[in-house]
Amino acid sequence: MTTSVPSSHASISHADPFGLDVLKDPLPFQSDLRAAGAVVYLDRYEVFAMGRYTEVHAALTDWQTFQSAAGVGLSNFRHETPWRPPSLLLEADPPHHDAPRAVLTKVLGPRALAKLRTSWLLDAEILVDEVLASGTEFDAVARLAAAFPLRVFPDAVGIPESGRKNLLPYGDHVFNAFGPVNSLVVKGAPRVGELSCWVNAQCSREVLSDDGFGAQIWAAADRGDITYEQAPLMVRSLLSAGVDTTVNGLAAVLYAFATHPLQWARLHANPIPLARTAFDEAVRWESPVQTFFRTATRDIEVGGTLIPDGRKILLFLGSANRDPRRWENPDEFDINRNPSGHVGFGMGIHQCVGQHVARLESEALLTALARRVKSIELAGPAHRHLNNTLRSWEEIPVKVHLR
Ligand code: OVM
Repeated sequence: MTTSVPSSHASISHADPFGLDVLKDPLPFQSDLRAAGAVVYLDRYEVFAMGRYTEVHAALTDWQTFQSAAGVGLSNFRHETPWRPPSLLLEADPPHHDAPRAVLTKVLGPRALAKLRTSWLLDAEILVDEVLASGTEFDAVARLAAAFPLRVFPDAVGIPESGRKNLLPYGDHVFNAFGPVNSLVVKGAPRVGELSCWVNAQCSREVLSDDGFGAQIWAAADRGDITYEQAPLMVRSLLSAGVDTTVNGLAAVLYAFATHPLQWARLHANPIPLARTAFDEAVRWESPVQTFFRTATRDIEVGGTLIPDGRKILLFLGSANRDPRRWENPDEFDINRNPSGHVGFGMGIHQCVGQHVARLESEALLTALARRVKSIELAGPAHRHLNNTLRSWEEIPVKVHLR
């Protein structure tokens, strides 16, 4: 493939943000990226990149110029991910985006969550009691960060019990597939047929319970708010974007507390309202979703660099959330700061439609833990799970002291 050299003064980087060494520790790369300029050309992938808060925020907000409908991964997904027709939410823009978005906003909104709140708070208490009954040293990823969403979310969507172990590997592959076809994608490829077949089967009306998020999506089709063809793809969005994201968000906040004892002491003393701020601060600090691509719909100049019409731009949410131009001591996890304005959930019309679900899961788990746990520390080295898009954990061994 040939590329015209990008016009006017783009800094050029030969680095590979999807290289395994960078994925393992992306902070040095991100710091170089921010230093190199507002817009940097990544010649390895022939795409532009932004890592500073102001420009990332502006690009996320300007969907007319930085479209999602051409795909939010590196590739033209129509060619490289035939197993996954485009999402009606993530990979669409107005006007097509509007009706599906409005339906999910309602299905996952505050009134729907108010109904789940009491039972999720209780579920978190039960889970924490179970974990602590089996000992005070355990893997915080498997036992809490993954266990809690898997306990409450699939039931809330309304899918059957069988096959739920497919949810995490499916999401892992979806988020890998936004990046290049590197070793992570190659490793996931053999199971993609089986996993997407199972996920697609969970989206049909007959297999869904009649009171969950899934049923409410189908009811929106009955009302004519969306079409019957759209309904299963919207259920697929919940199953794609609702599990790995929250698992890694919870892992992020648990790792943050296990490594910041003073912050846990603050939470422990004042769990309401600090549990909610703590989660958003962890989403800022760790940015479970690190990157998304957009595509320029016209020639656009950003910070003195011309991005030509049709080119892909890689937006580094994680880097924007650690930009010292925007955040004081950005690398500090501090639950007393105001993290609002972080772009860890995105920004603008595509901003995470499930963020209230994620916040409720976190509030339930953190308040249940804070009630019983006086302090939490690492009991051994924590291990990353590498993913092209997610900042993920394989294992976080912790030791807790009960009050
Ligand atoms: C979707 C989808 C899939 C992955 C991520 C996401 C973070 C959305 O299918 O709509 O948003």
